[in-house]
Amino acid sequence: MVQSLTHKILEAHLVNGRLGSGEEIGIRIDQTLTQDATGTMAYLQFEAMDIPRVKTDLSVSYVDHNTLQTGFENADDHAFLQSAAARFGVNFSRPGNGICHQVHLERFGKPGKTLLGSDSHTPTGGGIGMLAIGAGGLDVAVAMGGGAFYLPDPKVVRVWLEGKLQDWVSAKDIILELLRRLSVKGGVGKIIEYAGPGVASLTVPERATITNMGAELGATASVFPSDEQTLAFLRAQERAEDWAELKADEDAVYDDEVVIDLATLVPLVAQPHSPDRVIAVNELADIQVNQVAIGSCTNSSYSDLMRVAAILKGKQVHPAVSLVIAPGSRQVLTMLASNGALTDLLDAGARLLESACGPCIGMGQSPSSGAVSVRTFNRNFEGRSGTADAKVYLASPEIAAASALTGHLADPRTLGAAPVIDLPEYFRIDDSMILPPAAEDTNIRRGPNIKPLPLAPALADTLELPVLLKLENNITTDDIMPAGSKILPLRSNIPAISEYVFHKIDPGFTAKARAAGQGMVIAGQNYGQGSSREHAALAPMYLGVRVVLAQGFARIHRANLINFGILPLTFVNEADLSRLAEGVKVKLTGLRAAVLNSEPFALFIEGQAEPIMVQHNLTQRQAEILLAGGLLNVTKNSL
Ligand code: MIC
Ligand code: SF4
Repeated sequence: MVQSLTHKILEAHLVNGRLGSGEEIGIRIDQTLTQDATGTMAYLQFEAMDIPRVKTDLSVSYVDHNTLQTGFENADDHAFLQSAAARFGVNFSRPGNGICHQVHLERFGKPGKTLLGSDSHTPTGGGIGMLAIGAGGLDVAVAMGGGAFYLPDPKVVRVWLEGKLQDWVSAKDIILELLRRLSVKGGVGKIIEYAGPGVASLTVPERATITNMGAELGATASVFPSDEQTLAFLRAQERAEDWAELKADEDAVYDDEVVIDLATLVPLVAQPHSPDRVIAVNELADIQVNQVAIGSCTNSSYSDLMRVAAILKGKQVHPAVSLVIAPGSRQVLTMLASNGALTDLLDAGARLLESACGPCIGMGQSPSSGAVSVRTFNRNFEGRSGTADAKVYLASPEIAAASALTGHLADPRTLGAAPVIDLPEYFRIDDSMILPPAAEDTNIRRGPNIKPLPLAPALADTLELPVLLKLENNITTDDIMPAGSKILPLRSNIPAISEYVFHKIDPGFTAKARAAGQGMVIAGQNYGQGSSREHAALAPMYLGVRVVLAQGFARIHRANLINFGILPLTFVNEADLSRLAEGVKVKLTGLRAAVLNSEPFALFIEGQAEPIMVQHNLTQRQAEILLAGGLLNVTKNSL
């Protein structure tokens, strides 16, 4: 049977369900990755499962998110993660070694393998032909223990690339063009597969920029074929033996298709405050820029930074602009240092940051009040930079460099001849900051900020709940559970971090939820887009949120709600959202039976005669998780 590349990889890993059935499937996971902001929970959960060592081919624990260490909390988390990695058989990438997705691509990614990561940008691995998926930490913990990963049978969309990019147009513009066409919910429930004659001209780091930001489309994963470009990259990483050729069958059938002629693309930007507010940079009026930030898992590869260095060489950053650069990995940074490009960047006035997520997750470098910041990152949600009224534009490294020089949001095509940067023949290989797991048992180090995991109660048969909050479309997990330098250090302390649930939207939310004891949240479309942070489910659960009723959910967040015992419901008739307001009381009865049944059921609103019809679309597996009050309870009960 002819197959898409996606189906080939899924088929080879299928342990449950049937492809094309439209129902839930379970797949075997070859590799996992965690990062520190979600990893502490993942390893606490793995520990609670009482499995001595991971059962994957490879698991890596990265420290890249919280490296500011403004107090003891981050450093304690690092010590916990290092000792847990040694204990459970996980490789540990030390702080300073780089951003998880960049390092994983360089040193571990393998075409045709599955990768599950506790970070929503795990699909970056699709750039090297992996089926790489982001998930909550608990799902990753289960996969580390050898359990299957369950996902809704995805629709497969082919993006057919034709032609070749023009000078000054880059991989970032390809994914911004897709965001312009499909929006931040256009990829929900889908895997995006790239094909066509345009693919061959894109290097692995360029492909990784595209698959990385597939997360912003809401896609489950994005995947490129594994071809000569993949081999060239792996050879340059001294890993040619990891290569295998992979592509779709000629006549494979897809659920949908998008065609992009690369030659017609122009430099694009995403305007505040959503990655899909895309426009050609030369269509914008003159916009003064205060900050330019280059880095993040989207655009911090060796080639990206070499292009920036070539553009800045011998010139000076505009006096009104603060330019900060965070190279994606120690490999990138040391190569820039040894070939002199780092000096070009510093001579031009760039400020050098550690190889880590940094400003992308609000860990430092918050812009000034009302500032315009141009970033090569993937998310520009309101307030994520740490400055509530800053305006963040997402753009390619070329636009970022041009803007740093001119002081306004600039079209790089005004700069003259474009720099030509080829993939290096060899990357600099030094894995000394990746610690292999210890052979023998080690003690786990646990600082005082590392608190035990809270568990949800089993699902009650009758729930009477006040509506604690009514929200709009596209609410992000940054809205639900903000990050940044003040809150991120509390990721291993649920009681403390729950003080900040919905903080930016409703600073009184936590007090309101506590006073009510339990409650419900209602929302529009695509609720929970963005990060994989399970804290956006775990902390509301801790505060007594039992149900979220929305017009639609983002995939990872919905799975996290179920894993932590919060019932995700949708409207049978979406317009019924208008019948609910903050403060009203609702009642659900016969809930335990309703959850096991796939029929719609009634939600009664105090003071209204007609109930609202709601539905859950849970699989049997998910229904059982909810009845037990979450996946950890199920796992515990089964031990
Ligand atoms: C993000 O980009 O929002 C993060 C921080 O990497 C998150 C993970 C987290 O919240 O820890 C993600 O994308 O999943
Ligand atoms: Fe880190 Fe930003 Fe990438 Fe998230 S999106 S992994 S915070 S660099």
